[in-house]
Amino acid sequence: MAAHDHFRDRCLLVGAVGAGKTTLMHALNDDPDRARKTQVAEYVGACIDTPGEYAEIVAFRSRLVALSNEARLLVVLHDATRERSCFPPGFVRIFPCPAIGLVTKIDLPGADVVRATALLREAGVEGEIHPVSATLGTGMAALRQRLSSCLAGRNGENDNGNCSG
Ligand SMILES: Nc1nc2c(ncn2[C@@H]2O[C@H](COP(=O)(O)OP(=O)(O)O)[C@@H](O)[C@H]2O)c(=O)[nH]1
Ligand SMILES: [Mg+2]
Repeated sequence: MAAHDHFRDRCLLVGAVGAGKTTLMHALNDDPDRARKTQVAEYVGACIDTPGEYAEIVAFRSRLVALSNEARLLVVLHDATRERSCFPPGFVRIFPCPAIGLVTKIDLPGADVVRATALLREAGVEGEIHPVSATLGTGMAALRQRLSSCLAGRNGENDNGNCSG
């Protein structure tokens, strides 16, 4: 993805510790760097990567909301092997921007895309949901295309929460 300099022309990556946010961001930016534990919000290309604690710890969730003011799109990640969501039901609806969901690590044994999709819906993701593997590259071409068109559009959303474009 091309670097985006315009204010708000970014996506905010949100999800539990270990959901695969940093790995995904490196893959989207063709950066061979391996993910280390994310301690602070990091801006790379069109992404804002966040620490999983911002999603998991109630007292830190307001930080995600603050960061979302710099984003056009929320990207909510859930690890396909995880049986539980870190989000309370409807959590995603507190954000001012539209949300899409990513089911991550679909290459792993025990990955359950149907369960993960249901958990993302329960968390309030109304827009499209993409199954991906950042390590194998599965689904990544389609995702790049969707992110590019979502971030390029001036109106980040339409009525059902999908981004337009
Ligand atoms: N098998 C597999 N492992 C992944 C994938 N994405 C991330 N991981 C691994 O999951 C762990 C956590 O990833 P990381 O990107 O640090 O998660 P974050 O805490 O959400 O930033 C790391 O060991 C990654 O190598 C994937 O698509 N497939
Ligand atoms: Mg990280």
